[in-house]
Amino acid sequence: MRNKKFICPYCFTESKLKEIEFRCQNPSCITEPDEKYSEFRGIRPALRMRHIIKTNSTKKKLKCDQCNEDSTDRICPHCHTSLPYTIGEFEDFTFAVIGAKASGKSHYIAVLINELKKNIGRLFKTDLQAVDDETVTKYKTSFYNYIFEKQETIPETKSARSNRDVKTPMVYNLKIRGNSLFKKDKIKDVVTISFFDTAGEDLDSKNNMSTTNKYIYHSKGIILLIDPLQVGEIRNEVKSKEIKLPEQFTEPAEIITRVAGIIRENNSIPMNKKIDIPIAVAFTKIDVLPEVIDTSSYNLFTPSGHKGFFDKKDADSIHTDIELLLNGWNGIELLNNLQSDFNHYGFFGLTALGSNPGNPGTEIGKIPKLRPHRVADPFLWLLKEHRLIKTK
Ligand SMILES: Nc1nc2c(ncn2[C@@H]2O[C@H](COP(=O)(O)OP(=O)(O)O)[C@@H](O)[C@H]2O)c(=O)[nH]1
Ligand SMILES: [Mg+2]
Ligand SMILES: [Zn+2]
Ligand SMILES: [Zn+2]
Repeated sequence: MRNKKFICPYCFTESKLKEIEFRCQNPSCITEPDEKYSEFRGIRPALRMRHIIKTNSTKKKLKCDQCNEDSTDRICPHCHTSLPYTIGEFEDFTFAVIGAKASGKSHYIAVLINELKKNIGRLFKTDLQAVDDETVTKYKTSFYNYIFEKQETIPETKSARSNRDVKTPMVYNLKIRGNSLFKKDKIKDVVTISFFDTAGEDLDSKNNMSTTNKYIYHSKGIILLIDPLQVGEIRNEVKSKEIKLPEQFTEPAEIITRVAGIIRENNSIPMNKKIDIPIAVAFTKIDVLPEVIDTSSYNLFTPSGHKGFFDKKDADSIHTDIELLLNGWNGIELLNNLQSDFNHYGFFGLTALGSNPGNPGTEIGKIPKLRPHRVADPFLWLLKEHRLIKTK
């Protein structure tokens, strides 16, 4: 237990449980400048915060060496952020959502969290609960309000290097309930999940200490989002149609290579071995595909089959659909890169919004018709890969 390690869900640094520090909770105790906390959040000069108590044990409660009051506020020794109360008890999970700029990450995270709280929670007997107040506020003001209240698109995410606000992830506990032999509806597993809204240009393999890179190589699963409107072949086909095209950024095949490079380098995985982290490769914005393909021959546009269990047949049919599309779109390089670097990968197709904002005739920034489709599929696949949900 003493040497057991954990990964901080905020800064993604690995530490030992016994290295956890405590922050005094007594409002009348002394304060001191907190360099680590302020540095992580980019606050200058350093904020004065309550006294920090160091320990060398895995206790959950500690007496303050200044005021003698008990504290239960355990903090990460690296970024000094308060840790979830479950830290060290269950496995910590970071699922990394990555993709090129404008591939749809922010909108995806916004809709996925809502989906997990509502439909998935009901179907799979799970509860998604924010771990801290900052997560609640951030989700509401930077994500939920735009899409679900105002029906507007979310403003562009700034790079984590230039904007410290995006450096702190939103952290949730996902409680998975189920029936055991003796008890109905008991909590079977709790996983801590961090959602970190990265900017695609942060994927730089040379910057090993960056939060974005730690987020990737310490993750237990990756959701790689690919914008079909950034695939050369599709762009050419839709050019004639009345569809607003985003700028073209990094090629998806190139992103896979970079991600694999970051993981290999930091987890010391030799080139002759494949990476074990499962990677879900998902095409976003499939609401635009009816313009370029005959939708009736694809299962992609039927409702998701994962209802209370992971439906393997449904997942296989989507995997095949995407493979077929990739072949048509000259996606050989992407397929090759995936196969040569990853042991476990799956293909998915989804749309967070269900309609294309900014098409001629719609008001700028407005979502014409909000209709999320198959948004949770890649996430459920990752849960299934870790045997956290049932498969049929
Ligand atoms: N058609 C369509 N467009 C989307 C969807 N999700 C996002 N977009 C568009 O893609 C743009 C970039 O999305 P965003 O989530 O900001 O990308 P990020 O840079 O990866 O975070 C948005 O402004 C939307 O106009 C979707 O589900 N369908
Ligand atoms: Mg973004
Ligand atoms: Zn104290
Ligand atoms: Zn930390």
